[in-house]
Amino acid sequence: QEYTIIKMELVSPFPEKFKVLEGKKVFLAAATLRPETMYGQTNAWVLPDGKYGAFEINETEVFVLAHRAALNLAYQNHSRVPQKPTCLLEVTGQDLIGLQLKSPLSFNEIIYALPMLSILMDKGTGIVTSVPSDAPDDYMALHDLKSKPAFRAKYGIKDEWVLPFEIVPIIEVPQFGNKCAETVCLQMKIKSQNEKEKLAEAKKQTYLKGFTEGTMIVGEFSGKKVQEAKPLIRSKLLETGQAIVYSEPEKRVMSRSG
Ligand code: ZZB
Repeated sequence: QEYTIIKMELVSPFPEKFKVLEGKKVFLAAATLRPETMYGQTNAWVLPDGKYGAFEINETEVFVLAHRAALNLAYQNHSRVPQKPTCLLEVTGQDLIGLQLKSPLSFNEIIYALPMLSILMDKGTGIVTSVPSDAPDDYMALHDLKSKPAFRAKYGIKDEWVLPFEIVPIIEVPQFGNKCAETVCLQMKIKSQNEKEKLAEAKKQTYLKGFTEGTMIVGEFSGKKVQEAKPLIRSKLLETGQAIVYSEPEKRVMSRSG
């Protein structure tokens, strides 16, 4: 699987726990398959119990992500020491909640790291960027945070990290409108981020519709089909150093040869 890693920059001054990183450029490294949706980011997602590290990518840049992903990146020539991840700081997802971020292309200038309970630490980087207009999981997780004050309290989340963030329409899909994920979640009567099977189905539908029939309604490639815009936006992000390529080695079940 080939992902694009979006570099979500941690805004300085860093909070107490991250002071050792001051002076470096620090990014939450979010793995995405939908770089064309970056205009609609409203937050980043982390797993509260997940183990993350701050790893040196080169002399000046540091990525926060899962250890396994840092190792993969080291093998893909993204580590200060060749082939070897070097960790400056170990943190949990809970430590990341509330971090202020600036993310490429996002219409929201500042967004926050928030908890999502369905994040898989053995996929991508363990950091996900949230686009509730076009990703059903993101739509439901943000909906949960907005509608349940007790949920916010449990994770020490301030209202202003969540409540001001509205869904940003970025792609028009025939019959589904410009908030595709919301439309599909309402149609399927999905109640929360915990309805994993329904959400998997919603994601499948949204991917298909968005990719094959969607048209960009914002940004440099507004008016173009998603299929055309996607590689153009991806190239732009890569060329400007706002993103890098990340290949995830095939996950294999045990084979006879071992
Ligand atoms: C932004 C985005 C916008 C995404 C969208 C999707 C959609 P797949 O097909 O299963 O590989 N993701 C990445 N890493 C993780 C993780 N560790 N745990 C949970 N979710 C993760 O899915 C890849 C997508 O799943 C990625 O692309 C990321 O969310 C999320 F409008 O990034 B995406 C219809 C989906 N729309």
